Amino acid sequence: MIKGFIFDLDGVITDTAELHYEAWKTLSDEMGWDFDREINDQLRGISRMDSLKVILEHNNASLDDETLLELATKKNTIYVASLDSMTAEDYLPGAQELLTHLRSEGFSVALGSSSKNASKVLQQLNATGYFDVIADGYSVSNSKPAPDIFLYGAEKLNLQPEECIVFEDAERGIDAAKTGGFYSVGIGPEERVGHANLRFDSMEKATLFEIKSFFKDLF
Ligand code: B16
Ligand code: MG
Repeated sequence: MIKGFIFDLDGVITDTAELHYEAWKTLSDEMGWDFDREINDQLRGISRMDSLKVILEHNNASLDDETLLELATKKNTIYVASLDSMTAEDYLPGAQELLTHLRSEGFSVALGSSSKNASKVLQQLNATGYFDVIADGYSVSNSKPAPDIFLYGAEKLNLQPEECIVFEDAERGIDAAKTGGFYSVGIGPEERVGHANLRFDSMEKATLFEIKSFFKDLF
């Protein structure tokens, strides 16, 4: 039986991909690196340091660990400053409605985000109260596609993976959910999250009614 839900943050609750894009673009321009939206899309759900490594690989560049850390920190400073303008108006359409509905029906809800800035994003959105557990970039060391972040969230909710549905917008996020033994809902196009149990083009379509209708034997 489904007792809990675990939500990815960026791309599911709110769209920070654009803010991440702008911050990486600023850094890349400064460094003379090639960086575009296609590469940005590959960074969905992966950690800050892994993201930097993807960008470097694309540019056939390599740097020592100290410089890597310095540049990742620089990108983060730009990104965090851009979060100041985020408000409770910045939920993805449908996300707040679903969270409210889950609360009213008494489901357990966790956040399962790779971001080390998840708490700040939730505060900006005024969304902290929708979550019983916050699993973020500080909770585990192996980032998605490892299932660790979702396993951590489920454990803190006192639930088994098969009692939880994971919401994800990233290909690697769905991989992580499947590896961990969770049911999954993909938000986005078929080519990115078509391997989820259930897929919606956007959060607007992801109502509790639709979810219960699809996973009917589990409710
Ligand atoms: P930070 P999610 C992920 O969040 C983003 O999708 C990914 O683009 C980002 O690199 C990662 O968080 C780390 O974020 O630099 O804030 O720690 O989708 O897992 O909620
Ligand atoms: Mg995401």
